[in-house]
Amino acid sequence: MATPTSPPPTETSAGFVALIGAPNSGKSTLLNALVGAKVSIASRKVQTTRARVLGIAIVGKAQIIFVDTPGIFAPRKRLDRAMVAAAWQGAEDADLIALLVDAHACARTLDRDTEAIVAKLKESGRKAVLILNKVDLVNPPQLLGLADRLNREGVFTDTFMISALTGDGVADVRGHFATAMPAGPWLYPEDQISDMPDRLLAAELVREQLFEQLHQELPYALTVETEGWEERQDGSVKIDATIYVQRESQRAIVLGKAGERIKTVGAGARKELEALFERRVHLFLFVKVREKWQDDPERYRAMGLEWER
Ligand SMILES: Nc1nc2c(ncn2[C@@H]2O[C@H](COP(=O)(O)OP(=O)(O)OP(=O)(O)O)[C@@H](O)[C@H]2O)c(=O)[nH]1
Ligand SMILES: [Mg+2]
Repeated sequence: MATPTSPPPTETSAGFVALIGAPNSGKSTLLNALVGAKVSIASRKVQTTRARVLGIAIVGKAQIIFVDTPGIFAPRKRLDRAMVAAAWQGAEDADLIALLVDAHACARTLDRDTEAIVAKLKESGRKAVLILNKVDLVNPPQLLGLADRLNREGVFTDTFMISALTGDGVADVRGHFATAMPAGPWLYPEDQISDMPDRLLAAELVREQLFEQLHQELPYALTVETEGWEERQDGSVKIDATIYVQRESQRAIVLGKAGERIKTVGAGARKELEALFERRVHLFLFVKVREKWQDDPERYRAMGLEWER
């Protein structure tokens, strides 16, 4: 998987930084800003990220491998448990942990999920970097109050205040991690920005559109898999992706009246895919009912998740 690359090992450094936090705190948006490309999908809805996603950035002689994780919350269902387990696993394996807090949502009181994460870090004795995100939405006094409140926990080594959306403060965060990487050879080739296979990335970009375009609970009832990938002679690629839903009624909603919904989902995803792969993409979407996909280990593997009993 990891191939050391050319620069002399004495000068280079490389390591893993896990981005953890409550659902919707902006972890995936920050990962994309740090890497400078969309490698992890983001949406207004909570629990968008389902598995661990790597985004790789190079700053001078340092290679920083950022690990985007699913939001950490009190899990109920099996899929939830697998997601939260993946998030803590990501933190455990990393050289450094960054806790992202939605400063807007937490301006008055900390949410329970963030509180529980801080408690668990404290208990485990692990230190973290605190990143207060969404500063574009809060006023300075509230922000300082929140920073004070969190720093009293004795868990954080540094505090950053940023907007992952506008990019404000992101370069400082990147620079900080660059100086903190342990010495050693780079772990990925210089031009690699993610460890996600193109087929999975394609499925994720379709899922992102579904998260943005469908209401309420429906995005949580579906999963997307790339089933066909065909290189064309003219340099374009034909991608077949299947959207699995749990019921016939959900299939009807995903398709929309006269297929309107699936058409706009496909158009949105195709635009993102063409930007990412820098080539023409022919995207074909299928919707299938598979009532029990959330109890099917194979679907979890396809997402990059461990099967949780
Ligand atoms: N205003 C504002 N919105 C932000 C900022 N960062 C992220 N967002 C928005 O917050 C929402 C959630 O962002 P995500 O990056 O998907 O959050 P996440 O922490 O990865 O969420 P999960 O994967 O569900 O745990 C999206 O609508 C983002 O556009 C920010 O700095 N300012
Ligand atoms: Mg996310």
